[in-house]
Amino acid sequence: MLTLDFGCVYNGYHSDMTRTVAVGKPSNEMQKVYQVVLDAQRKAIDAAHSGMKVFDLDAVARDHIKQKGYGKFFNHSLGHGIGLQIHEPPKISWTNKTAILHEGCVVTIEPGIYLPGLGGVRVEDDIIIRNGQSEVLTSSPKELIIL
Ligand SMILES: [Mn+2]
Repeated sequence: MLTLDFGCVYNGYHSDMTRTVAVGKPSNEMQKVYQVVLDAQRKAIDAAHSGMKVFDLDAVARDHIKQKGYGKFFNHSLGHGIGLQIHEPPKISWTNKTAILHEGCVVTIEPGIYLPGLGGVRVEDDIIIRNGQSEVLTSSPKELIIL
């Protein structure tokens, strides 16, 4: 599994995205892990709305990954604010008990699972909270690409 994390700066504003591709046919387990990460990411994107505690947003993705048995392998926060800097508040994390998503807030959603000796998967998109709901800014497809 090859994880590519990149972005650009336009008029001072940053983007940030991650895609994971497979070099050669991935094992059944890594295909499953890819789907778990993708489903966790989609659930979090769908759940994000204005007024939501970032703690609760992190939990949407984390609970899905835990339920699939990979909780201890998702060992970073779900995402972060992004704008004039690549990493801005709010940190979307179980440790951030106070921050909430506001209208106009732009954040990343980037769950990952990393299995020692086998490989890792992370998928990251940028979203904006607009009209109270999440709108995805990243337009790249997310189906697993096998090179
Ligand atoms: Mn990021």
